[in-house]
Order: sequence, then C-alpha cells, then structure tokens
Amino acid sequence: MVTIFPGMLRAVLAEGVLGRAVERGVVEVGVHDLRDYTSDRHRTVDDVPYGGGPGMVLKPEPFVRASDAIRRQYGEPAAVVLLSPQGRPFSHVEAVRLSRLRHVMLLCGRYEGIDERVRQRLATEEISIGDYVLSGGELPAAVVVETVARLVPGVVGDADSVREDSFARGLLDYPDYTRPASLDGDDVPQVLLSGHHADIRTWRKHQAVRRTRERRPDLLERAALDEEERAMLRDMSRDMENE
Ligand code: 9WO
Repeated sequence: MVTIFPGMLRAVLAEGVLGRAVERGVVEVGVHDLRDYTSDRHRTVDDVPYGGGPGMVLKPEPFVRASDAIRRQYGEPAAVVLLSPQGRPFSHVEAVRLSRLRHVMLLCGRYEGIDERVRQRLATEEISIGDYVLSGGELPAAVVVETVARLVPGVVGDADSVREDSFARGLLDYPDYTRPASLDGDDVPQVLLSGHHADIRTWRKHQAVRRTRERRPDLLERAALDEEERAMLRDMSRDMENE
C-alpha cells in the first residue's frame, strides 16, 4: 500500500482481528510512505495542475519509484488497485476475488487528484467504496484491506462465522441480544430464552429474511435462499396482500 499518511493505515492494521493476523504472519501488509520515493530535499509529492484550477495534484514519479521498489521487494503484484470515486463499486464479491490473489498493491491518492499517468501506467483497476468524496484513498484502502483479509483462511479464528456472514449469504443479519433479559421492561424475545435450538434457528432466519425484505429488497434478487427462506418470503408477501 502506497500513501502519504502511512500512520493512518498502520493504526488500523495494528488493532483487532487484522492486527492479530498480521502478528501471526497469516497476512502481510506493507505500508509504504510515498515521500520515501521522492528525490528532492523537500520530499515533494505534489505539484500544481497543468491547465490551472484549484489545489494540487500528486506527482507521478514517486508512485513509479514506489511501485518499482515494491515489485523488487515482494515480486509482481496480481493486481494494482487505485482507490478512487471513479472506480468500480466495492462489494463482497470483489473482496472474494481479491482475497484469492497472492499480492495486491493499493495506491492512495490525496489532494485534488493524482496524475492521470499513474492510473494508466500502474493501476490495473480502480475501486470505489461508495458514492461520496473523501480527502484521500487511505480510509477506502483500510476498508478494502480489512474486508479482503477477513476472507483469507486463518485470519478470522472461526471459519463458520465468515461463511455465515451477512453478505456471504446475501441476507442482512438477524438481531442479537445479550443479558439482561429485561432492560427496563424491554424484553429479549422469548424464543431466544427457550433453549429450543430448532425454533431459534427458524426465528433468526425469519428475522433475517424480513429485515432484508424491508430494508434491502435489492439484495433478495441475488441472495441464495434455501427452500425455507423462499417460503418465508412468500408468506410475508401474502400477508401484505391480505392487509
Ligand atoms: C477534490 C477536489 C476539490 C476541488 C476540485 C476538484 C477536486 N477533486 C477532488 C478529488 O476527487 N479528490 C480525490 C480525493 C483525489 C483522489 C483521492 N481522493 C479520494 C478518494 N476521495 N475519495 C476517494 C474515494 C476512494 C474510494 N472510494 C470512495 C472515495
């Protein structure tokens, strides 16, 4: 990963599931300071835009030198990703694809933009994490690294939890509860206290289908629903018609 704010990414990488995976050597994440690949005394990474206009543009040469050095250190990357609002929308499916690659290089832009030749020469793809403008690609890069790393075998201790993850199944999560059983009269659904595991499974499934239908009906078009889930969905639609 190449950035002018390496500290931002190191902070994210040091904590939690990802931090432990890095410590254990299950994944390796190199954070490279773009300024280390400048050649002037002031370590200049930006310059004024040709053609005029507001702000500054990141110069191409430090990116080219960083890319050459990283290739020498880690070998050829299978993908070079530029994080940008012009990129292809990031999703679980894109994360699965990247998680299968041995080495991915991420490039983070800043200021008003990045010299177009960095895109053309170095990037093999561009990814956007959503339709909003940020001040740079660092937070999107952190999002991509965390999402992709979770899918690498051994990063998350419990492989089942990754497989059952909401977007892996195409449904939103069911609601969670923990103690106390009553919070000022606001009670945990009785079925969860019942100890009837089959009933709990059915209730959770029903909740996941209902929430997805209410909040993200677009997800249902691509969700891999089992027969029971499809039946639940049909019943909900029928109940609506009978209102
Ligand atoms: C800011 C700006 C201000 C005045 C005139 C033109 C301007 N363009 C930009 C701009 O697009 N800045 C970008 C900031 C330059 C590249 C890095 N930046 C960035 C990446 N913002 N948002 C992202 C991003 C990346 C991935 N997914 C979502 C957002």
